[in-house]
Amino acid sequence: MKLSNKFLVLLGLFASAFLISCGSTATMEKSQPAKPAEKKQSMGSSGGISSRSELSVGSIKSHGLDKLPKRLTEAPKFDFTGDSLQIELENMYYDGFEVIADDSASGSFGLRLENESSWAIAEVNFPAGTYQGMASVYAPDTKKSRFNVYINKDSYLVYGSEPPIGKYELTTRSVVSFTLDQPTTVTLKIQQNDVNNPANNGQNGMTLDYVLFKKVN
Ligand SMILES: [Ca+2]
Repeated sequence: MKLSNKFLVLLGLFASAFLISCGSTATMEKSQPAKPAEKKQSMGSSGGISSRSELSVGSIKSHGLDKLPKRLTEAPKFDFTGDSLQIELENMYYDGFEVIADDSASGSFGLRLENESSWAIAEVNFPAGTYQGMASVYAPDTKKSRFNVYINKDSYLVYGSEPPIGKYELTTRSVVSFTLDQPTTVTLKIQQNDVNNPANNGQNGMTLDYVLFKKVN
């Protein structure tokens, strides 16, 4: 074979290799499926967002992290004025709760108690008077569920109907009653257990929607 023929053969081999390379690259690109958008339905016990199993697909789509109140980094302050004050759990400073998106919850969200160290805190300025506090709660279907509400250092065991009624209800069976002799800034804290009275410990699993205070005297 002459030198010029060898050169042409080599050139042909290079051209073939180049075309095969291009073809295989295109095939690889075609074979890679587009990645589906990631769903952010659960991001852990202290920052996740979930939905109740009975919530329709449309309802799930209508909820999103963009609608969730911004996660606070310190206890918010509320002033009790008029006859009542309602504080949404999702507007408190919290940790260790699962955020529940639910059309039947006030504000479209509640917080589900996940573990012994879960807590939610707010500061509330109360005028002097006698008050009653209740929570709107949604207990699991099959087990007793309780938790503790602290008004400063005083703890109150709070629970709904037993067995649970399968929807949000006010805890009228376990009203938190307290009297303040003078205007007082109270630390409202929600947690599973009573640290000073293990007999009054609560359980995990209840979803808390809001706390409602009423002035009764
Ligand atoms: Ca709520």
